[in-house]
Amino acid sequence: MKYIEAFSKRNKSLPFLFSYRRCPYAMRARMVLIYANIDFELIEISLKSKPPEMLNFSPKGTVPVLIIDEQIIDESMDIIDWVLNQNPNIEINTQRPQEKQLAQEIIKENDTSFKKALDAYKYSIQYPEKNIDQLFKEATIFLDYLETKLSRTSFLVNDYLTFVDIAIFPFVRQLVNVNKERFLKLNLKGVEKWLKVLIGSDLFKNAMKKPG
Ligand SMILES: N[C@@H](CCC(=O)N[C@@H](CS)C(=O)NCC(=O)O)C(=O)O
Repeated sequence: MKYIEAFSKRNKSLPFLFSYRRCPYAMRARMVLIYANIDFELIEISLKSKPPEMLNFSPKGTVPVLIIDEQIIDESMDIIDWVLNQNPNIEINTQRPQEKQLAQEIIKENDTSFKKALDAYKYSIQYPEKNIDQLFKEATIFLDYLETKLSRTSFLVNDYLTFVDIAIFPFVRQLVNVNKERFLKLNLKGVEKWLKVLIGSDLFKNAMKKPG
């Protein structure tokens, strides 16, 4: 992964990712690309002033957007699928059908109900009818679900890291960052340990490097 300042300066032979450093969807895409050793260039955008080149490729205006030759992939899970399809035997892929099904179930739950509950908790000021404890409780339904998985295996679908862990943990990390003490009071030892491993990983550190 190499940061470049402007789209026009890109190396046309390399895949190219429009990204936003703190976006959890962009984090999961960067991490999987890095894990797979795919050489790509990265342009950090401002969500308030999106580059017209990015909007030309993908008018919906969300990051991440990956450009490979003529192909435009503008959904984070599609980027991950593209990487897995290029490298079907990569260690972070799920192999058995039950694992694939579980992977889909966890990611769907994360990207729908949990994301909604997480945003409501993060932006609780916009929900004056609900108090913060209530909003937090709604978001923790998913954490309890993750804890049941992580009390059986060290990672979500098995005892080794898969793309599912990479896809999910940036969102859980966001929830914890709102108020760590409140999270620790839940005493979810499996989730705590899992997060610590992922946040401390070189993979995450590399994906979070700042431009320049
Ligand atoms: N379903 C999309 C969601 C991506 C998304 O919502 N990204 C946010 C940033 S975290 C975004 O670009 N929002 C547009 C904006 O804030 O203008 C994906 O998985 O790639």
